[in-house]
Amino acid sequence: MKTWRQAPIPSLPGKSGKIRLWDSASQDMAELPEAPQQSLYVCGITPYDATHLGHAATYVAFDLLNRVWRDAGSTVVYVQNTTDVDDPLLERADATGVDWRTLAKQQIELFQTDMEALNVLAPDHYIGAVESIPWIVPEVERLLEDGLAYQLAGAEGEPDGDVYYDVTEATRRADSPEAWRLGTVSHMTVAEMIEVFGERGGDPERPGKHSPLDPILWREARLGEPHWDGGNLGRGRPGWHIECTVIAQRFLPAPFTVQGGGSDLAFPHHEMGAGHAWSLHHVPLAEHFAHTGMVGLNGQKMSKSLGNLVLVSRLRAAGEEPQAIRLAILANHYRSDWEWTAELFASSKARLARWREAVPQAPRGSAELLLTEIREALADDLDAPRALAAVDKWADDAVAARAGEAADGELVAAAVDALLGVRL
Ligand code: 5CA
Ligand code: ZN
Repeated sequence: MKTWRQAPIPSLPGKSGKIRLWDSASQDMAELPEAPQQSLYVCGITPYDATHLGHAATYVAFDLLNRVWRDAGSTVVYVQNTTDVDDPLLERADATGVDWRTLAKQQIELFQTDMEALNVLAPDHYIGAVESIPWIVPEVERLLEDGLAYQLAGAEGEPDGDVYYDVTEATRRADSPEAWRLGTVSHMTVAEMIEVFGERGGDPERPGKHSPLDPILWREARLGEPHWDGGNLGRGRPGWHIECTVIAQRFLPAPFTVQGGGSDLAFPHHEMGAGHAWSLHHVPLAEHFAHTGMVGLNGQKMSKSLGNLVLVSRLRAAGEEPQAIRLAILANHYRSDWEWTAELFASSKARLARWREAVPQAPRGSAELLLTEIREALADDLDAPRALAAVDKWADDAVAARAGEAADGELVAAAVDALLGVRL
């Protein structure tokens, strides 16, 4: 699938040092090894509604990692999926009378335009669930053959043959410290898992499953639902977690460096994806798992299902500048939960104006220290608020100095663009 266009990244003198990143699987700060190549998979959107500030914040957060890695001299292979067939998409298409393919296509296009406007670097591979079905089918067949998945007999009008992953059997077979077992990624108790499983795409109540937490790998064709050739599995469509596992393992090294997404994906999505990866190839899915906090509006998580959305495209249509939206996101640490407010956006617009006022007055010799401060802040678990505070301080000093010359303006603008992705 095509990806979006990305603006060139300005080159800077020197480079970023060692990067520390909070790993939610090891529950510890990880020192990412300096390596010529890094690999990143960030879970993409389910394209049934437009990009909201929560999605944008998640992609901007991992964009910082992508930028700091490049600044440290690494190349980065970046993969993102789009779940272009799944229950919520089909339900929304049904409810609005739009063909699900048309809906997905429109929303993917809108998402990509938003990402381009927000100066998010494009993935090298942007892969849809539908196009990955031929790669998924043999992997599900293998899990069945290996006894790590089972088929259910249909009841109450359900067809026979839905395939489920057996989390208990997979956990029973864990034979080394690095082998996946239920809880490896999310560290939740089983009771906590059961509580959220149903809210996040799982079906804990489905009768006949070995464990309520077993996730679906292959859903047999139902009347009125799209379906594809599933080889020995019969016609149907893939489950959600196997989609990301297969895409990641196809396009990235095993394990790849960082699996990213919002904190709502730690369980079940990344938990199960890590399980599938271990069961299939006896490797961890990723070396590290990183999760962004949830963006809220009026006290609740911003979500398509709740409908309490601030859409990036709507802000843009109202004439708001994407750079100011990006700054509002960066004013919050990526791991904290935060609220979108009118005050936050107003202060971000003022900050952008202040920085722009300061650039043409940048005193000679002021950029080098600022560049170091931005690099150090971002290398320390992507501490964007600290980087923004350093630029604020620099801007105040520059304006106060009344140097009347833009000696270092170009370098400051390049640093803010290359590392924070904000164009001044
Ligand atoms: N297609 C799947 C991932 S494979 C999915 O979760 N799609 S999504 O459209 O629901 O979300 C896309 C990304 O945005 C995910 O990484 C999700 O964790 C993140 N996200 C969703 N809502 C929020 C929010 N309110 N705040 C921060 N991130 C969010
Ligand atoms: Zn995913």
